[in-house]
Amino acid sequence: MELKLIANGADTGGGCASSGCGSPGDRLAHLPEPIRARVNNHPCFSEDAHHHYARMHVAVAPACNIQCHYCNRKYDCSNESRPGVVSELLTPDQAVRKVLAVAAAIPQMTVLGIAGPGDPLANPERTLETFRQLAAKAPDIRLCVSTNGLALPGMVDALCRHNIEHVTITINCVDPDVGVKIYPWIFWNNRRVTGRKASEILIEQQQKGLEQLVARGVLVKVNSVLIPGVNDSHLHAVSRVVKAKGAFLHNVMPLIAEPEHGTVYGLMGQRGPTSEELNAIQDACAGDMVMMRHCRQCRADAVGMLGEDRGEEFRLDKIADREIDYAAAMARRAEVQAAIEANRAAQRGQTGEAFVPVASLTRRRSGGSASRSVLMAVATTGGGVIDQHFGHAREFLVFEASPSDVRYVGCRKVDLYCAGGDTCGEAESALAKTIQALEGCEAVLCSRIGFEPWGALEAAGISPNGEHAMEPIESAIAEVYREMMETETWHSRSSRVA
Ligand code: CLF
Ligand code: SF4
Repeated sequence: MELKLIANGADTGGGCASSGCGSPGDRLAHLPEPIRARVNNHPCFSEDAHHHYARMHVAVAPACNIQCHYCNRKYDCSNESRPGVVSELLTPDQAVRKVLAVAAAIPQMTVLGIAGPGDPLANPERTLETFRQLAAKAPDIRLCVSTNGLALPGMVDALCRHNIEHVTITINCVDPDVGVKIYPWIFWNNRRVTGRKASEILIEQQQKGLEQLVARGVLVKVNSVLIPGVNDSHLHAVSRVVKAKGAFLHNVMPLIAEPEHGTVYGLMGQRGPTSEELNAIQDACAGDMVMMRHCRQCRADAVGMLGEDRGEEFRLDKIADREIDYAAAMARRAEVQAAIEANRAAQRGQTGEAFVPVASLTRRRSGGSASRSVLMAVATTGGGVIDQHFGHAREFLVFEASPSDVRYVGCRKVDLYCAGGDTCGEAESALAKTIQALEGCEAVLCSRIGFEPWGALEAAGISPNGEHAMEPIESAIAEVYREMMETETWHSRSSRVA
């Protein structure tokens, strides 16, 4: 069996291995060219793209037309954001100004999304005006929107007229009996509708909107909030239904419910899922649907790569005096993005070389006995390479290596271990939390690591590894996995001989 390097999410699609097209490391190769072109630089619709490209959101949509039990209107929409955060609300003009400023400063920012702080389609004028201006002024930026779906069917024409090619619908259920436990009411035809009827209408609108978008060739991602005991056993059915209707990608996100957020779930003590529960549901749904596993539940005014938030740098007061020559910026953006693509192609070449021999080496040298899977965590700032100091990581990407593949399985957020200055007193507890967050991982790959965390990780049974700095992530993991399996095989043979 050859070792395939597989990323989850849209990149695995309909089975690259069987299509035989493209280089082994080219994970979008199975997609038809027009679709491939649309996801190649969208950091949410392609797991691989999120290592290289950034997105930004503008918070132009304050109102919402439904109530979810995991939402408190003081904060951003939790259907596409981490709960408990508040964004800087902008007018469409202010939003456009901000987008141009960010696009000029961050040339790898390829996608502008509107995801709140309420529901973008419950604020149609503000949302569409922002899109209209951007389509005219910044035609090189992809436009993306996220919605609860209630107003979607009436908006599909308008979205298509504004060149929106990527839409996210949050669908937590396809059964109103599950819906009543999530949605207390919706605002529909100028009145409030409650109970089962509210969920019936919402579900019908979501499904109708999904069908209409797919019929128009729009790529639809479905978000589902995993609520243990409420919709966990139901999400498989959601996946089946939305896949059958042509959704491109399914993103199962964990419920985050804390009493201090003031939400119904937070106050009633509804718990969120553990990472094991989340992974199990994602795996169960993956049989029916291509899964997104790299979501960071970003804020309604997020700016930057998915794992980072540079929003503070671009607050209105900070960009007020900035003169932006967007024609010049666009030329520079094209240059930088071409360099990124050249870099990706080069990485695919390197990955391709590591791709074939690893499994065969493992098999040949171990006599075929290496068969278990290993979780490994990686510190990276993006670019698809291992380039971050262990102590500077705010998150670790977790991959599962097995004899058949290396696949991305999720992201673990951590407190900054090494903040510099006078924070060393806090470092110890941050390190302990980081080690806890890495539970289940057997190795951590980073560019560098200090003596103290090295010892603490080893004591916790996690091997620190700084030998693959600046190497492509997946080929480095394949190499570490091969070494681990060889060592295990050697030990087991030695003990048999002894
Ligand atoms: Fe924004 Fe959403 Fe578009 Fe991406 S986010 S509107 S599809 S551009 Fe992405 Fe952020 Fe997850 Fe959303 S990581 S919360 S999936
Ligand atoms: Fe809150 Fe979003 Fe639900 Fe509206 S759709 S209630 S903003 S989580």
